[in-house]
Amino acid sequence: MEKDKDTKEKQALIIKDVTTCDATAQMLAKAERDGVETAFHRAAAMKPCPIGAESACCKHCSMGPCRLVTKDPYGKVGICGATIDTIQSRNFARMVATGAAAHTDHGMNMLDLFREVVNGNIKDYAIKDVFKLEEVARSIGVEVDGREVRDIAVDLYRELERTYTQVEGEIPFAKRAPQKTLETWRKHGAVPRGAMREIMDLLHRTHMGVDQDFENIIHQCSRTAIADGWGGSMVATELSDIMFGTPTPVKAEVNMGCLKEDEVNIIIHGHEPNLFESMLDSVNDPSLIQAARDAGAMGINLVGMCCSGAEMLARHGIPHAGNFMSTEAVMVTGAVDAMAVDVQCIKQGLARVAECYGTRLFTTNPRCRIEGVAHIEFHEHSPRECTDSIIENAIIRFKNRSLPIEIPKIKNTGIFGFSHEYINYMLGGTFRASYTPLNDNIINGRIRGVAGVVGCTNPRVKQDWVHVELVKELIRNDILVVQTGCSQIALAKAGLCTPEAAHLAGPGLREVCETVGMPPVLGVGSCVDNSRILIACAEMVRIGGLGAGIADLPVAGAAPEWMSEKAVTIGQYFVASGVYTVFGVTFPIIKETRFYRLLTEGLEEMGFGKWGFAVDPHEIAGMMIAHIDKKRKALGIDKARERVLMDMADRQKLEAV
Ligand code: XCC
Ligand code: SF4
Repeated sequence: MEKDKDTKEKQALIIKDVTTCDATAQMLAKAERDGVETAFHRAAAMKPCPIGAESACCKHCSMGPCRLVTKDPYGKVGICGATIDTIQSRNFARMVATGAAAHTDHGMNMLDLFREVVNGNIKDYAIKDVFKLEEVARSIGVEVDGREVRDIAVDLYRELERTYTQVEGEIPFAKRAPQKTLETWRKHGAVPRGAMREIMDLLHRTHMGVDQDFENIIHQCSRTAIADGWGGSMVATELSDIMFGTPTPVKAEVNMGCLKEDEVNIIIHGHEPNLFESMLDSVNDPSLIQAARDAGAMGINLVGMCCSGAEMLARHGIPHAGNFMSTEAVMVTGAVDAMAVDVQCIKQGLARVAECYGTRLFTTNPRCRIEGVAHIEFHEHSPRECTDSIIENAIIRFKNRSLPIEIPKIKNTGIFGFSHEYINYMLGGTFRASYTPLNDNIINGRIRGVAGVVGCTNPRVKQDWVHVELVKELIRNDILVVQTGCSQIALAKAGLCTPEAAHLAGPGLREVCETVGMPPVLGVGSCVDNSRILIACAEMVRIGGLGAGIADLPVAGAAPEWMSEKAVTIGQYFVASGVYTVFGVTFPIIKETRFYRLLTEGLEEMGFGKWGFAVDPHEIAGMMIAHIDKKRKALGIDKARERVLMDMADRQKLEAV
């Protein structure tokens, strides 16, 4: 563990300024003692490029790269004549295309697995949730009644394949969008044909000298993003539920205290649940458990991180060690015997930290290798070969542990796994499962609106702080919060994913939470599971009383600590679906441009949602609440809320007597 030579020259890291996660802070302090560098240290030492930060440069051809002036965006054009609006919209488009590619490729892997399961070529996985299979099939017009499961599955496979490969027409899940929302998409040419086609089309447009009308580019951005949200991601979620089970509320533990000093600790980090599901089989294999015991361990401890962790947390209650900005820090404990990763959000920096602490780090997916890191490829036809081998390696590391171990003694409990099906059931009860009670409570004003708070953590802002402050402010204002990805782990660590957290909610939301016994913050899974939020929105519209399209609903979204291109795609599909979506940190855009105006106002005028940008959590909350109130007013339900608040005040007065 030699000190990096240039550590001294680098700007010192002030730990309390970069994270509010106590476990991560403890490990950062240890990392410094050990002379180990993390992304937090690199972020402190490296300023973001000011031109890129405002998206004022283009490198799409070698006449450039061209750099425009952020202070005077219309003062100059690129060598080809491209304006600031063209350059910004093309840069934005490439983020949307990349994010959509990441999610849809993940979804397509789930589709491959499903096909092989249905055809009987893969035996290690199965159709676990027949009810969900039938529901999904029915939702897109596949005949279900009186048919064999396999026949339904074959037809469903054929339909869902179109999500990716179809070259004309509309993707199957477009049917699930409310009619008015679909009409807005049709009007602006935003209904996806197939995800592959839309991503290709969008990338084509961003080539030098193709689409140079920023509004036209944005419509294709919407189309591509919808091919993710209502396409690639939705297929990933639905097929994962069908094959691995639909989440229902489960109590689980989060934070680094989930690691156990006397057990073999294995972390799975990434995005695709197939690896993790097989891992779950492997850790329950008696011969491997025996091997761990023979090595002196009390057992094998399987823990998740980031999105595949969030998915396993929701689906099976597997403990979760932390979000994106904690993946290096967790290895600083010295307690992680093996970490296996698949795709997305895997920092290359993990390799160096793993080396420092002797953690066995493995890549498993052909798409994601890291120089110098051992690769054990995961094959769905023989999944256990990979996952058993990871455990064997972890056991060897356990036996040879030589460095002192320091596990932060911090563990938080929460309830997770609120699939949209379960929200239905929870609010409506067994015999009348429906979103009616949710809509009723929104109409009568107990619940002011619903907010999706999602996305990453980012070392450019204080880890978890923006998520937690924002969510607290929202629930205090009677807004029910649904969460995915790394954001929900921030809230789980802050203790807000428990029914007891209802006391932090405003009086109306608190009453609903206490009646149902649910937390005011509902974790629904990984980032592809944002599609669950889309379905929930569509259901709210279908039940009635809250308008004809998603754009009419009193809802809003935020990714206050975002960092990945996938987050931008998610933002764009929420906006395209009608949701006001606010992004924090910083956004590569210049305020004084027509492109900015299009994102923050123009899209809404066309019937979509719109973007908002702000850094401060309280400012973000204010923007979301104002939007929700605007929608309530347009629906004519703002008066009901005033009455409810009076009722509450009266009652509190009575209670005080
Ligand atoms: Fe990655 Fe999905 Fe972002 Fe977390 S929230 S940092 S994308 S792991 Ni998806
Ligand atoms: Fe410059 Fe135009 Fe080439 Fe971009 S495409 S680098 S703006 S010349």
